[in-house]
Amino acid sequence: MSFATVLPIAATCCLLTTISAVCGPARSAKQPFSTGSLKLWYKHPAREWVEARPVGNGRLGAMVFGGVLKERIQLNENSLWDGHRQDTNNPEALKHLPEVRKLLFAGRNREATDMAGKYLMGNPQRVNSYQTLGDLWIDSHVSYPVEDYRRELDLETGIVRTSYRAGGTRFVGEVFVSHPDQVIVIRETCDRPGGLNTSFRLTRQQDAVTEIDPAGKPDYRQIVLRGQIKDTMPGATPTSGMKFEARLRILVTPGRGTIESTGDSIKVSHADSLTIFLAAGTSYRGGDPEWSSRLELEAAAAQSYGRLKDRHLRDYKRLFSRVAIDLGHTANESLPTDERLGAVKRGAEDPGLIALYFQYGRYLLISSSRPGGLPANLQGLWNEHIEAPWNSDYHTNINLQMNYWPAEATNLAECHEPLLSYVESLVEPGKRTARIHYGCSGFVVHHLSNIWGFTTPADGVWGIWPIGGAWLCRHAWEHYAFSGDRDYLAKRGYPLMKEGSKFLLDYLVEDPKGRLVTCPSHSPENSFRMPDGSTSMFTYGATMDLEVIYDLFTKCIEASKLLGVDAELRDKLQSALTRLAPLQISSKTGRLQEWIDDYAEPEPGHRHVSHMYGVYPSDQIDVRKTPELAKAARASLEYRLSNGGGHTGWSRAWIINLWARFQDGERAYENVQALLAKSTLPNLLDNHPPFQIDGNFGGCAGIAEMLLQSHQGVIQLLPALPKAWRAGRFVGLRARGGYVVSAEWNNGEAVRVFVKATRSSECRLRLPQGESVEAIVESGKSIPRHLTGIDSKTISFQVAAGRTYQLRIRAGGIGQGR
Ligand code: FUC
Repeated sequence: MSFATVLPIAATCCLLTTISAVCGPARSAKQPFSTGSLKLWYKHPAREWVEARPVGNGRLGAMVFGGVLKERIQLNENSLWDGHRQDTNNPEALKHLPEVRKLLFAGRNREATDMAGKYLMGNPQRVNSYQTLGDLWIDSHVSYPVEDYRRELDLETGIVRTSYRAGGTRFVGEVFVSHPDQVIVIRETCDRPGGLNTSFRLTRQQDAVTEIDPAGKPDYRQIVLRGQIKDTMPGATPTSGMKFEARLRILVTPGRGTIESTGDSIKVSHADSLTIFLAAGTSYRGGDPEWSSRLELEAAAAQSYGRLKDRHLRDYKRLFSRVAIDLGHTANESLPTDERLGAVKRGAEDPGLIALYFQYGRYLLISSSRPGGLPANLQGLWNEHIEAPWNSDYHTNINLQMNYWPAEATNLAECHEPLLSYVESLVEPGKRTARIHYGCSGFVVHHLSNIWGFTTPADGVWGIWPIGGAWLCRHAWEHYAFSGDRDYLAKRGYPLMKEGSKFLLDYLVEDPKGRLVTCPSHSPENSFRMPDGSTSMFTYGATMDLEVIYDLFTKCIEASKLLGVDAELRDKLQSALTRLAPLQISSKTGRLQEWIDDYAEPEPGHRHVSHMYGVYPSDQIDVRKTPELAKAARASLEYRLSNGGGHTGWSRAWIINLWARFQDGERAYENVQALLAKSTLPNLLDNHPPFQIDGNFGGCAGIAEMLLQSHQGVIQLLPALPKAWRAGRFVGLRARGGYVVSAEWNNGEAVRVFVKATRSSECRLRLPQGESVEAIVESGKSIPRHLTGIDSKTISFQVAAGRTYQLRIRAGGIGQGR
């Protein structure tokens, strides 16, 4: 299903539109809708990488610094990884599994840990790093002083721009990465004939050479950076390292400037405009990267700059412009982005910056995750290192999943696709690991992976966490839940969920109390105090495992019923669910227990909030459906926070989503502020520290979750609206069931709501405050609505695919503040 038709493209530099204009036929609401400027901008060049501006097309990425005398554009290609495909399974593991289980059930955790460390781990216990492609350096001769400097990243176009005046001449540079043409495009211009005097170099820290391509013509020259990673993984051969190539063409207008090569650089003199193309590839998908980069470069260079830009804009805006958001405005909007952020760090409120941050999350997903490609890694796509922090890999005990939390709700379902197909690619290697390590059917993924199907336990005993695959299966269900696409569910979603479920059915064992539990198990990376005072991480039946299993089994049962298949498997899942160890509330503290026993925690402010998986991303713990558990989970969250929790960017972002699900707008907002104030870099990238992109995506999802929720079969409008967002609007957020929702509010009450149905169904909806629905109008006619019986506020009405419904609201007069 394509959503391109759902909302027309709004394409002004400062988006000014009307809510009715983007919502289809209903034309009654005419209020102007200002999203504020969707630009990140600065008055000085980036001094370091965390100030540079990211651009990307899902595969190729660049960080643009905006230097005047020396410009650095750091480059990435998302398949440039160290290492190779290898069998890391450990045939010894299965033999020792029963003994480890026995020790854990007997409370002999120390011995179990020692034994697991010796026998249950994969070999090797690590993946190697995703690496930088290199750097493009542009040295320019300009006269000082430099005035009127401005660099920006325009989220509405996906283009970065750097402009300044030097020696009376105005210079402008633009950079974008085209998805349709698979090249990085740079354009440099100046307003004085012959004013551009510049040289270009391509470099890489290691494993590469650069050379000038002798095939240059009078109006262009090319530099090629070519190399092969020196593979150091066990089993490496001289040819196993990844090959890569970046090919750069610099083009002057014929007769307007000269171009020549000097050593390893290309020098341009007396030009007034330059177009630069960079194509790059690796040997990841087989084949010689030289050919792909040559072909892409030729195809791009055969087009004019204007045409390339048009094609880029059409492609990019089709995705980006589906959603608009207005949370209010302050005078700080006129400040450069780093100064606005600085003000928030000092306690200022800037709802426009939050809206910008939200849209930046969508921008980053569009730029790092496109159909047919690899998913966004720990740094999305942008990495300047040869050995990146945590290898910039795929961590699956929160980070990779968090990257995709905003995908469906913020109307970027296509950008979810790289993750969905990546998880499918882990099924075969994961089945081998399930069989060899655990004697189980189905597929397993532990806490980290790479582009070569790594599925074995890594890093240490705490890497024995066989739940990563099952958690990733939730993404397949969500993809279906938002679209209602049965074909996807039948062909891809359900088969994946089934393999995840089969593993866990086999992996579950009875504990000494006869409950079904996972064993071994961990609550990711957190430890607890044993009765004898020692600490352990290793356990059985950690709460998160039970929640992930409940989630996957219930969704798998639902999918198999919908599709009318696998009655036998369904029965097995059903019966396992009845025997699964229950979630527990501590009788001592009233908190949701993180482990099967009520242990104390040596680090009560731990960054992971794994046992709250049931609240978000899952919805098995819900303020209305399971109020007791919700209260306990809330107490757990309070406890984490009061002990310094939320200190990494992603942790803070998860907490926003949790408060949104607890429907506490003030606490959610407090944590949005904290995410900006404490965990955001000058270029608005998330700071773990160091830079790690998950918090950007989790934060974006959390802001959406404050405005619209759709779990439990009901669309909830403005469920966690803080007082700070007194009046505002959003357009184009998606709700589960196949809806695109737009709304406007004032004093916490919805005043205008539009629901576009992408499939025919019964729509159930709940308004936030005392207001009620006076009428539902479609094509000028009122249609019937009913009370659902869930509560006095949840109504239902029948919708038809492709139609937009306007809800006429009667004010409740309660005002904001529940
Ligand atoms: C998880 C987290 C760390 C870090 C790493 C990449 O293991 O516990 O904080 O984000 O992933």
